[in-house]
Amino acid sequence: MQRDGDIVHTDGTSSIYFINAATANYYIVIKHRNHLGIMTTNTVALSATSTMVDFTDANNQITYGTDAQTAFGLPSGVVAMWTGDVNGDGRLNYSGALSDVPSIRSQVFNDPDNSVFGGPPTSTYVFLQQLPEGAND
Ligand SMILES: [Ca+2]
Repeated sequence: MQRDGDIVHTDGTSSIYFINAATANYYIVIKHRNHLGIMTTNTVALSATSTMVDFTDANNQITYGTDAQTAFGLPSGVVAMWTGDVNGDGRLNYSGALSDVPSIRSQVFNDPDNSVFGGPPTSTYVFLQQLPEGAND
């Protein structure tokens, strides 16, 4: 999954393809290390001809379930996968024993540019890097 949401083959540019997959109707499922998974509501006909599956159209959502995607922070008319599942348990928890917050907080607090750890004085904690967990993808 690229930063713009495109999903491509592992070479970084080619479309995804499935060797020896039969021409048939399939549910399309997307799972990513730090996002909640999504699946199409209906099957999609796949064959040797390329098929574009657009999960981003807020006005024509194809995702199974309610609130399976979010429009938070996105341009009007666009939805995306929920991010922040940094511990990979399939949930976005803000508090409790399974919270995703400690991992994110630890990365921000421990950034060497924060004044707490000798960086320049700042009024807030700032973290200007890609999180190892990729939560700011
Ligand atoms: Ca989680």
